[in-house]
Amino acid sequence: GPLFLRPERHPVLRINNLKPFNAETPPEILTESYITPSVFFYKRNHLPVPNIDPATYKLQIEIQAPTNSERGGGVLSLSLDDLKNKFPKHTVTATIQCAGNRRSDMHKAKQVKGLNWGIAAIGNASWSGAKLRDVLLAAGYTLDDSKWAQHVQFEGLDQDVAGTTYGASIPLKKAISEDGDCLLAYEMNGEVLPADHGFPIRVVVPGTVGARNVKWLGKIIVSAEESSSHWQQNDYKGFSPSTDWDTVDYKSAPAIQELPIQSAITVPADGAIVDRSEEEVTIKGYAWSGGGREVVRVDVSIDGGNTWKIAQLKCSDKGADGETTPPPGRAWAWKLWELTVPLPEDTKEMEIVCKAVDSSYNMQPDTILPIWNLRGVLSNAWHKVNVRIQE
Ligand code: MTE
Ligand code: MO
Repeated sequence: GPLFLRPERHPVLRINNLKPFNAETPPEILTESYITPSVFFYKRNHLPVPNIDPATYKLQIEIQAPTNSERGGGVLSLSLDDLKNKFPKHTVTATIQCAGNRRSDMHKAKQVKGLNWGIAAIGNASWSGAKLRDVLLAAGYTLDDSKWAQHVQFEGLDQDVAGTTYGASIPLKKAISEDGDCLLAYEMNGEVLPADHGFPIRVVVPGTVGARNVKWLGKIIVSAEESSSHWQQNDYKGFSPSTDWDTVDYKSAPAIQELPIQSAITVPADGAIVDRSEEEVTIKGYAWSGGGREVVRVDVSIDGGNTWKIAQLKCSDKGADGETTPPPGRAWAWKLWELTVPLPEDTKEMEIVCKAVDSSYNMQPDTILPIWNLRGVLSNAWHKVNVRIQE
């Protein structure tokens, strides 16, 4: 068959780049359902979508002990059937967000380099598969290995013309922890993982930046080192507003893992017009924080941030394997929120603002310039939309 696939894509997706395919959800669709339907889920591909035959697919797991250690290497190779049949199946509802979500807001404040994502490079899905922890243990990882093992690296089967594959890594602690809930997922929203989202296997690393949730997974390496891939070393890092392309030193900053608190307004859209006769307006949005920190509150203002009301958190999230509420520190899924307010009588302009608070009382910064960075990542300032009231 062909080396690459061009899966059918829903026509309402907002395309950011055609080759490779990058697109996001129309914002109002994000808050229509707690689970983002796979066809609407944002698609972020650095390379062409590889055509993988599930019948011959093999996942390699390698325990790469340092050469000076007593331990021999360990290698395990699993077929798709092995992953489905030899390990218990777990389901986790987790939000995945690209580090570049809301980059366009940062770009508006001052130019940055990267795909110009709006507010919808984020989605919430239920993922099912084998626990990464179970597979690492089956590959021979033991507590003794924690003396040298620091990172778990992932290699994708997607590659560029030179044969370089997509890669990333996460801390070993996150991968091996019972509470980390990392999955080798073969299902998304109860169906076979779609090609755009990593068929046949993607790693889901709840609470961690999209870039580490490697799709079309080919290899897992337990290592003393982080992934040496471009995307781990020379991209997906944050810098000071004063760092420019002449002074940037990628070695000086840690790779982004857990993401900061985020929220955005999906309805009404910026520039929308509301008729005075409607008397009230319903404001909707999403809120999420990385690292399993639960969103505990969303504040909404219709006067540019002078006064605030507390939004109603509409969708309480579910824990792993269908628990009704996630245990502390394991809130992997977003919350959708809503607020209905009377139209203000003394003005024709509303500046609607939202900001979220997580369980560590982390809050979003009010403005963008102090968090501006040359790659436009981690863009999480208060989200604002302007709405006009028509008399
Ligand atoms: N995995 C592979 N193999 N190749 C990729 O280009 N993109 C990453 C991550 N995993 C990527 C990948 C990035 S940057 C993000 S934000 C998420 O996948 C996007 O996942 P999605 O397309 O399922 O929304
Ligand atoms: Mo991303």
